[in-house]
Amino acid sequence: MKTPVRVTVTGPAGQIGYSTLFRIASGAMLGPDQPVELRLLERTNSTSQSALKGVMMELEDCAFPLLHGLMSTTDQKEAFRDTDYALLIGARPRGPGMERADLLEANAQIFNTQGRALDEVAKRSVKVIVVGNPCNTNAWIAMKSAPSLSPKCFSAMLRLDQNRARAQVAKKTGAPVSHIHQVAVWGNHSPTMFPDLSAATVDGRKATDILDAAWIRDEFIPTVAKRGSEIIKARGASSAASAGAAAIDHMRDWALGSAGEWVTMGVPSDGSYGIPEGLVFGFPCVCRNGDYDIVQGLGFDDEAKARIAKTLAELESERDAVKAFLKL
Ligand code: NAX
Repeated sequence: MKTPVRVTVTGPAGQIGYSTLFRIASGAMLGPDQPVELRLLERTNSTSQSALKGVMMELEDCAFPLLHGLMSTTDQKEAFRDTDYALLIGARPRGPGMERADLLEANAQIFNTQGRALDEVAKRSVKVIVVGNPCNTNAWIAMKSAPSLSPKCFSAMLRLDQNRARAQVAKKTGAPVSHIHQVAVWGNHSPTMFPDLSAATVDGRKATDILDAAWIRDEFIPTVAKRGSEIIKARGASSAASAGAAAIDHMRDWALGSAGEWVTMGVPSDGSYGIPEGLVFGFPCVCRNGDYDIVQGLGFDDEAKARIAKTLAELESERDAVKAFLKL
């Protein structure tokens, strides 16, 4: 049995926390031979603390053999001390009457202080996924707030968008998801994202030879981009189980490798495809040896270039809007 690793989860009393924690403790994220110590960071209010108490009781009651430690705290440094993996799920939701700028400011403060705490006390090799929205910009803030950690420690979750994209292709073609490869989602986790099938294959054939261009443009792209709001309409609550599953997929592949499979991650750009360096952008990546590489050498037609320019412009405007609120 390996030495236990430390996993910090923020927002553990929320609905994505509830769909993620039990899978981490069961070994679904880091493997069946990797014990974990969970450190849960929640807000101080009594409703969240009471819900968290119940979640922790249930975690105990599962008697997971891999769960070697369980604690909760409201102190960021205690939560992130020596942590190996951090899932930053908790964020400020948009309340009634709240303007976009207010939302960006509230989250800038959360991810600024969490980034500083990670910088001070986390393992130098920590892997961070930001799920809380706006996740790309929140990940950028945390990364900028942690200058002593490598920017490659930070990522944002676009895996749900990629999973949604593969699932739509599976549904349309009748092929199982496992026969669909090289699906990418570029840019921001927002309706401007660009789900891209230009390199995708279905049962070894080019997806663009099988699927009609009009279906891709008029149905596939808008369905993936608006899936989150459709789920809210149908369920009366936002995606939780699928978001938790995507967070597990993202961290598992990053830690254990993606076996050559393309996985979409929001990662700080290294300048690939002309995306300004440092901006946290959704790219197709391949993971190996606990690291990721952005897939290189892909080409874009004019429509794809316009879509990438649109999502890039949105991310740049979010970054410019939050800069003023940061203490770096
Ligand atoms: P919930 O409102 O159910 O839970 C959020 C939890 O976070 C609450 O328990 C809250 O007390 C806690 N929290 C808030 N601020 C905190 C802080 N500073 N420190 C510690 N805990 C804090 O939301 P849930 O449905 O779980 O969603 C969480 C976040 O994920 C939201 O920002 C949501 O928008 C985002 N999502 C991101 C997705 C993605 O693909 N990147 C998809 C799903 C989801 O929309």
